[in-house]
Amino acid sequence: YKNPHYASGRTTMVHLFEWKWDDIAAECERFLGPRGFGGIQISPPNENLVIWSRQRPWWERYQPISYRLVTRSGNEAQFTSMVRRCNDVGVRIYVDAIINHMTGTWNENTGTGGSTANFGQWSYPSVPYGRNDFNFPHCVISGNDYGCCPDRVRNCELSGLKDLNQGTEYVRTQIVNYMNHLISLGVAGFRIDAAKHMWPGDLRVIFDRLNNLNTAHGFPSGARPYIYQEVIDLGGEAISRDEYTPLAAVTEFKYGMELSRCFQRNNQLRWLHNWGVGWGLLASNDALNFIDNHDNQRGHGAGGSILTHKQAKQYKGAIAFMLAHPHGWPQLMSSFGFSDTEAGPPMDNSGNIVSPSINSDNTCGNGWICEHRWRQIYSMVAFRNRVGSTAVTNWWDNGGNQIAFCRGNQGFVAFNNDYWDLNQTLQTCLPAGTYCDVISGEKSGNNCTGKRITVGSDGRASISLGSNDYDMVLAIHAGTESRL
Ligand code: AAO
Repeated sequence: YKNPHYASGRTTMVHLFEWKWDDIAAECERFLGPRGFGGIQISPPNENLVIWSRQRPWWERYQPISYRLVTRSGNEAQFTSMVRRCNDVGVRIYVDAIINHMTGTWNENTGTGGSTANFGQWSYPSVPYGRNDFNFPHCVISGNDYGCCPDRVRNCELSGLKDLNQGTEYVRTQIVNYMNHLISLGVAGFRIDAAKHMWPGDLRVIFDRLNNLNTAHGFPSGARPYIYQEVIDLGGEAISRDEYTPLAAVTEFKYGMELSRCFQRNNQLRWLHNWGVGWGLLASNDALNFIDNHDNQRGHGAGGSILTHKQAKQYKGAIAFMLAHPHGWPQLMSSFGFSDTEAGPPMDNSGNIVSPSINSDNTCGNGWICEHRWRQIYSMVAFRNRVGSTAVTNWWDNGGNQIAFCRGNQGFVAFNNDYWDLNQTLQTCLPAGTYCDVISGEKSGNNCTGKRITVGSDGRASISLGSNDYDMVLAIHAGTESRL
């Protein structure tokens, strides 16, 4: 369950938060496929409660009302077409699976596909689920429970969401049928929402009943779905991520928290020389890494001071470090703009999601941020694909916030997060030649639109990163996209 089954040479997925299926299919063909992205985490595809009383917040999609594939992102036909079109261009689809609970607490009772529910009676006729399928006695998780009481975290309700009992054969069967339906349509795996709130033993039974990936979508025979479980573990709680790594991969929330501290100048970059398990991170293959996610970029979940697109220079620095460093499997966030932390995606008066527009410089409009279309970010996806699984070599730092390192004679990257300029002749591991920095610009014909770096026959190169430069990163790599 720990292999994402990316197409050959691909390494990185992006969360296209709240995108419509038709728009994702187009994005696979026009951008993600050609640019070497490995996959996409999509928003939950199953029917959710419509919450007009809160102006259709983003979080209504975490309130399941049935397992029918009909949401604001599209219907089953559109979903099916999206998966086919993305797999055809080498981009995998990972589903955000909400299997811990069903909707709760709001006055509305109608779903995005017209199904109804009566949460007060634990009644969800479109599955169907009834009272016997939920944990009793009824209780709701409080903040203190995380420190003391694993049984309450797993058997009580998260935020008043009706808590399914995955210990029963009937509930397991409904969940497995839902996930196997998605596998039959060609998805490559799942994010398991709120995994901390389910018993590992129950999850193991569910995972082991999943079918192999669909060979008609290009997966090798016998391939198991990639599974990453959402377990927030920053330490000090009764439930640990280590209870879940024997099952499948786990979201590594320490990753973005620590790198955010570093790139916000609350910790020095030089300490990153042993980034990885030396920092208390999960083992590389167990870790789904990211800087921000859809929760903590807006103060939900493990909130705190996480870097987001709103602090663009620091954010691009942290993302570049994540993509340049070999630890774990990276995931990028792709957001819509917001000031209200509850607000849903750009929508019209009827609640229909408005598609992103695409500007001539590759960026998005209509309220979409599309971090994955920022040159400094997609160029580092290509960098990561190029350097593969090679180790970090030639580490250099100035004893503060200027660092540089190399990867496998293929790529070199430098960072300056100090208040003064970096001007150094540094040992790269690259073959002699002229390279275009892929952060300040790109190769264009026989020229660089940004910085041009000459690596001598001794492997050394003169590197400059001004403290006032637009970006704090410089990256060069072998390959036609970067070498003159
Ligand atoms: C909405 C309304 C609620 C209403 C509810 C029911 O907002 O007022 O009661 O509907 O009608 C999302 C939103 C929720 C929303 C929900 C359903 O975030 O606001 O509720 O949809 O519409 C916990 C879980 C984690 C979860 C996270 C949000 O463990 O699984 O809360 N994330 C996922 C999704 C998320 C979604 C759901 C789950 C539900 O990604 O989008 O909710 O499907 C500690 C624990 C964490 C815990 C947090 C929650 O974290 O460790 O496990 O996350 O508390 O507060 C420091 C600590 C850190 C701590 C944190 C907060 O950072 O280091 O450990 O403080 O105390």
